[in-house]
Amino acid sequence: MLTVFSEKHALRDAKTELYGGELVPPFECPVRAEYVLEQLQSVKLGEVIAPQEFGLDPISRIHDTGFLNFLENCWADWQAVGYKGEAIPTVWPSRRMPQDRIPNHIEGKMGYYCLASETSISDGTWQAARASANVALTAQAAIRDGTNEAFALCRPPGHHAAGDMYGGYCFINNAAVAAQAFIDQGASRVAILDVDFHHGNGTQSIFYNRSDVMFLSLHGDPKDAFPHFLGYNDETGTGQGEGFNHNYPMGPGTNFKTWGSALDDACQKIKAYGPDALVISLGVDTFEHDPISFFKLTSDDFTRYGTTIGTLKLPTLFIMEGGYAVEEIGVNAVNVLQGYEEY
Ligand code: SP5
Ligand code: ZN
Repeated sequence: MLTVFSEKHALRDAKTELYGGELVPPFECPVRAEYVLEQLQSVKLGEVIAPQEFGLDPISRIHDTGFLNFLENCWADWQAVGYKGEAIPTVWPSRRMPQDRIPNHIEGKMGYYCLASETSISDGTWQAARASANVALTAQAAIRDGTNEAFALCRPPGHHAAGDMYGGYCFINNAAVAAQAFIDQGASRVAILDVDFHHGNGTQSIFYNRSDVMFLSLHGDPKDAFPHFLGYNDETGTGQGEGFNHNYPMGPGTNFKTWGSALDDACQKIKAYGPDALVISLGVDTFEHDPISFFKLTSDDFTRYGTTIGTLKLPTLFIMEGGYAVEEIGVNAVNVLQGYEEY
């Protein structure tokens, strides 16, 4: 399988994550990508290429221009105020406040554009997020040009990023940008299957009123898991998009028997939908030893479900999302890709 990878991922190297009231080293850290790269090279999965530059146009199809300008300038604006730490918001447009005012001060701007404050912004964040989107778009272009499957080794991840909000370690929604690229190049229907432990709230919200992109997500029940406020199973889409959004929230301790049944159901829906391409938001934080998640998948389970995805026989773009048991993320992610190829 072709892999696209950018060394610029390492520019995303925040020092702090707000976790349990402390500032800790971020779970989403540069060695994650290195472990995945090492593992796919050690099993000789296939060629690894660097991304091309696509510019902002395909990103702007998904993200608000004010939001992109904010991301680009956030770190400089934060420093200009004289703050010493990494950029973290402290105030939000909450209930009974207007949702549409964008403050001038960076502290207010951050609250406007942020959905979860664990994610600090610092030097290099924007550059790495841009490179990550280019990785996704390069893999997408390979599929457009006739490659059946490709792996975008994206970092930072993307599925929590909405049209105008960052958070959950995500800035640009790589899966959404890639799905939109398929549509803009003439695809009639694209399915996005999100197997990261966390609900892909950003991707859901981006396509919620559309029928040309189906979104399906298997994840920790938001009653108990981040992002807590989206991902319930009564969220089925709106307007034209009614019936094209499918959530499979599952509780603490969920093992492969339960998770695999949800995947089978999602695959049936994908088959019935008949998409021209399939995008997989591939997070491996469903692993039994993941430090921030509560599913119980084993490394072998990742191989099994890769094969299930392969049985759909669709042009398939895998996009790296989460996974924080860093020493095992290479094996688990590459097991999915090898399982897919086994079919
Ligand atoms: C891409 C991705 O996987 N993003 C995940 C972001 C999760 N950030 C918030 C984590 C809060 C964890 N609380 C878990 C408590 C476990 N003891
Ligand atoms: Zn996740």
